[in-house]
Amino acid sequence: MTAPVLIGLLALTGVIAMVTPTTANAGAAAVVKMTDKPPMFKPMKVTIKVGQTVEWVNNAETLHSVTTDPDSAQKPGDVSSPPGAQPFDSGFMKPGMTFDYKFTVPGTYKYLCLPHEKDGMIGYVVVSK
Ligand SMILES: [Cu+2]
Repeated sequence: MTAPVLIGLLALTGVIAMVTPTTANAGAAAVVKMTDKPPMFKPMKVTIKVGQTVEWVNNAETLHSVTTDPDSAQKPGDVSSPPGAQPFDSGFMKPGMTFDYKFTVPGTYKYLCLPHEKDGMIGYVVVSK
């Protein structure tokens, strides 16, 4: 391989790396997309380590949200948090919005989307030590 070809390849690689879509926060350990059909979180379950951040991305066309707050849920059993963890709530996320949350208490979190709780839009975050 000649030097000019090699340099060309390196330059091309650099360009590809630059244009790779970066909807995700570089600091997030996992990204969950919110979709409209059916209303759901994708993936439904993510596993991270304590101290890491999950980012939710609403790339759908309607409002979605993320909450573990049993006072907001229609059925309190649709959400759960490990002992000692405070509930969190993204508020309503318009299309294009993102929400980041850093998990500092290990355990399993069951969360839901308030507008779509009745449609079963529920997800899980497992935070390992
Ligand atoms: Cu939703």
